Parts: sequence; C-alpha cells; structure tokens
Amino acid sequence: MTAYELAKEKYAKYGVDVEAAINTLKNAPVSLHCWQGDDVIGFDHEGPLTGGIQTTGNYPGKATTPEQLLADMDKAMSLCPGKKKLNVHACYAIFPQGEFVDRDKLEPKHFKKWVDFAKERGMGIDFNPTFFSHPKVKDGLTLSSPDKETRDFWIEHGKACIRISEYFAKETGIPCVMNIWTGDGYKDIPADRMGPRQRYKESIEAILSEPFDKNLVKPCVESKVFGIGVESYTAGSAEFTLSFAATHDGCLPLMDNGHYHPTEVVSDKIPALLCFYPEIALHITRGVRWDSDHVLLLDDETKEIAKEIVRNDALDRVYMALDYFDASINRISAWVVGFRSWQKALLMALCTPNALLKDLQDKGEFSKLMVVSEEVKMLPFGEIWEHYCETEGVVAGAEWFDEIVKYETEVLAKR
Ligand code: RNT
Ligand code: ZN
Repeated sequence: MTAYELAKEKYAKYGVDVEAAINTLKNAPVSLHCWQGDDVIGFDHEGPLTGGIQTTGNYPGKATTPEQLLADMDKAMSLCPGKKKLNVHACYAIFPQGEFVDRDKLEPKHFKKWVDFAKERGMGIDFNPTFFSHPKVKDGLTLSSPDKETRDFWIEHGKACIRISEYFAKETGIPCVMNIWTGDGYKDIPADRMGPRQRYKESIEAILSEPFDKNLVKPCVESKVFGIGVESYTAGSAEFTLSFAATHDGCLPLMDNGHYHPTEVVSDKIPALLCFYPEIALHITRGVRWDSDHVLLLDDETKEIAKEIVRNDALDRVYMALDYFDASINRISAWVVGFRSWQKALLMALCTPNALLKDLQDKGEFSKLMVVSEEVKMLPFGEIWEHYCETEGVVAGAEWFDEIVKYETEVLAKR
C-alpha cells in the first residue's frame, strides 16, 4: 500500500471520501490577481500607486511590460495545482504602440491580449475598474466626489468596465466578476458623512444602469474600514456596501478579509451572508495588524474561511479571488505561496468530516465534538496534498522554489 492509500483509509474511518474531495477542488476556480506581479502599477500611467493602498519593497525583476507580466503569471500558475481564473484591473489595458485612451474610453479591444491568454489556457477572467492612481482622483475622491465632472468621469469608466466584463464572459464562456472598490474617504474627521455615501450610491447605480446580462457579469461592491491617507472615514464602509448589494438586484457583496477591525473575522460573516445572498465574492488576503496585504499563508483564519465555504456547500456560490501585493520578495513566489496556501486550505476543508461534526453539534454532544475536532487535525494531510499535486502535475514540496530561482537568474535578473 502506498502512503497515500494508507492516508486515504485513515480519512475514510471518519467518513471522508478523499477522492471526491480532490475532484471537487479540481473544479473550483480561484482568481489569481495580476497586480501582485508589478506592485499594482499597470500599463496606463507612469506615476506611482496612489489612492488608499500601498506596496512596500523594491525586490528586483518586477514586470514592466504586458509580455513580462503574462510570462510571470504563466510561470506562477505552472507551479500551482487547481483551477485558475485571471483577475485583471482596468489599468492593465494593453494599448498598441503610440496609442492611448483614458479610462472613461476603454474598450474591449484594449484587453484582447488578456482574452487570448485566458482562452489558450481555458480560463475565465474577472475584472476591476481602477479608481486609483489617476489624476482625475480629486482630493482622494472618485464616485463620491462633490464635483460632478469628477463623478461623471468615473461613472463612464465603470460603464466601460461593464462592457469589457461582458466581453470577457462572452469570449471565455465563463461569467466575469466585476468588482467595484474605491479608496474614497477622508484623512480626518468629516463634516458630512452621509453626502459622500449618497453620491457614491447614485454613482454606482449609474454604472449599473449600463445594460448587461446578469448571467455573464457579476458586479460586486467591496467594503473597507480605512485606507492609507483615509484613516478617519471611507465612503464604502461595510454597512454601505452590504446594504447596497442587498437592495440592488444582481449586485454581490465582496468581503476582503483585510478590510475589517482586527478582531472581526470574515469566516463568521460568510455563513451570515449566505443566508441572504444567492452569491457572494471574497478577496482572500492576510492582514498583519492592519490591511497590510501580506502574502496569504495557511494560517488559522485562512483555514476557517475555507471551512465555511466548503461545509456550507457553497463552492459554487462564493467567488474566490486572491488579493495581496508584496514587493519585498520574489513576486512570482509570492503568487505561488498564496495560491498554494489557499488550495491547501480548501483541500483540508474538503477532507474534514463536516457532516459528522455538524451532527455532533446538533445532538448537543459538545465534549465529543471537541475531541473529534482535535483528533481530525492529526490526520495525514501531507500525503493527500502530495497526491493532489501529483495528479495536477506540480511538485508537492518546496522544490518548486528551485524553478523560481532558475527563472530569476535566467529571466528576472536580465530585466
Ligand atoms: C484595496 C482593495 C482592492 C485592491 C485591488 C487592487 O484595499 O483590497 O481590492 O486591493 O483592487
Ligand atoms: Zn480587495
């Protein structure tokens, strides 16, 4: 008997079907964010990243052209098991030499290279209007600005992004999740908290008035508790976005687990939302003390988030996307560590005897529930992970990093 077969038997004793778990995971898409590859810069402007988010670090070799970024993503994905989807920001438009249009005038053709890339690999694409790093961000505000011209520019951008999202969905045959996040807010105590939110609401409504097929485009609103430079107030707070999504048909709430007070956990919010929303979306990240967007690891809350999706049978109701950006380490390894960590968390959740544990809870057998929960943690998960990686054609151990070192020497170091 192989080590894998022995491990599988141990799981079976708890009623867990490991093969079924692996097959389920193979069909659950996870969106890989293009912006880890170039520190959230994109191709449509020269300047730095501004607007309530920040990268730190200056590790050499970052991608500065579409060709480099696509090659780097390819490398990262080749080292990850599981089903992938691309997550693209509008600032990653690819213009032919010498051509440029501003964000309110973007068209599907500016993303054709992304579509070609995705189609060749059988992947879908998620999309994000980019409401930051742009001169039209006025006093830190976009869709909630008191200035009508500013709002109108960004509404036009949002509408253009809906058209592009629909194009992605039609081309790939896979629905496109389009996430609206802005850094709109104030550094210091606002004199008016409702005005900006009222304008934000009307602006998002104007964007969503662009006609689209709800089966193809899944617009989301992402909340945030604060951002760099907007520490005192954000227009798109948790209550704002949740209420917006609840009252606008076809609009999903998106929770980024870096966007809450440090003792709040998204794992507990997922089942609450699933009682009301047919579908929700997530940005999976790791905050260290604050919304620091560190690389995702297999830590307790990551495992807990995966558990809530899996044990509520909601893999087809929760759109999962990674969202972090570390410029201080090899960016490709950052992608891979995060993606693999999330795969591990999902596989662990799928290999947990969820039905048994729920039953113990419902019967009020809390002593046994605690005992079994703790013993289950000792099951030989490593063997299952190794087998899963093998069937996906990627290495299970840390040797994948050798590939990164090779790529760094042969490709990144020459940039
Ligand atoms: C920022 C939000 C947002 C961004 C991306 C780049 O705090 O998390 O999702 O990270 O849109
Ligand atoms: Zn996010």
